Amino acid sequence: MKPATDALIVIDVQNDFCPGGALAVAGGDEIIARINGLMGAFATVVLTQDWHPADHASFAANHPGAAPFSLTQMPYGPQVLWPTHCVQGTKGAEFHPDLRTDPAQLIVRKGFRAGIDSYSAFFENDRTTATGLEGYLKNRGVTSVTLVGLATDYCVAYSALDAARLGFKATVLEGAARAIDLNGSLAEARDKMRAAGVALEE
Ligand code: VGL
Ligand code: ZN
Repeated sequence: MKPATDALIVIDVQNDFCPGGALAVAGGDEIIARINGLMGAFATVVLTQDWHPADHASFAANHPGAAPFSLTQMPYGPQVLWPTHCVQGTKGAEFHPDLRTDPAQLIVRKGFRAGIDSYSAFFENDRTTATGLEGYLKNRGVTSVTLVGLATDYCVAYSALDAARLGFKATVLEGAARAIDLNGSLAEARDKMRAAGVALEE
C-alpha cells in the first residue's frame, strides 16, 4: 500500500480512445489490466472522463472544411481539431468495460464547455479555468500523484505538467499509458514533462 499522501489519477480510459473508438489510441486497451491492479495500492483513486457536448469546438466536424487532426486558432491558443469523440451520454464516452471503476472516489468530467477544450485534469486549455481537482487532492492531504491512461502526449501530459506546476510530486507510468503521437507530440510531451520535473517511469 502506498502512503495516504499518494493518489492514482487514471486519465480518460474510455471507449473512444480504445481500439474501435472514434479517436482510437493504438494499444489503448492494453494498459487496463495494469491500471486495475494499481488501484488497490492507492487510498485515493481519481478517474477522468472526457465529456464533450456534440457542438464542441474541438471537433473538426464543427468547423466547415476543416480536416480532422488539423490545427486551428482558439482565443486561448492553437487547438488540434479532433474527430468527434466522447460525446456526453454516448457509448464512446463510457469507460472501457474492463476498467474497474468501483475503487475510484472521484470522477472528474472535463471538456463539457462547448467553447473550450480541456486536456488536463486540473485546468481547461486556457490554463486558468480550474476543474476543482487541485482543491480536492490538497484538501485530502495528497502531495504526490501517479498518472496513467490515455493519451500520454495529450491528457496525461497536460495533467502531469499542471500537477508539477501546482506543487505535487508527479510520476507518469509510461507502461500504463499510450500515445496518439501526432507530428512528434510524444517526444515534445516527454521533453516538457522531464523539464518540469515529472518522473517518467515504466
Ligand atoms: C484527449 C484529444 C482530445 C486525451 C482528449 O484524452 O488525451 N486527446 N481529447
Ligand atoms: Zn476530447
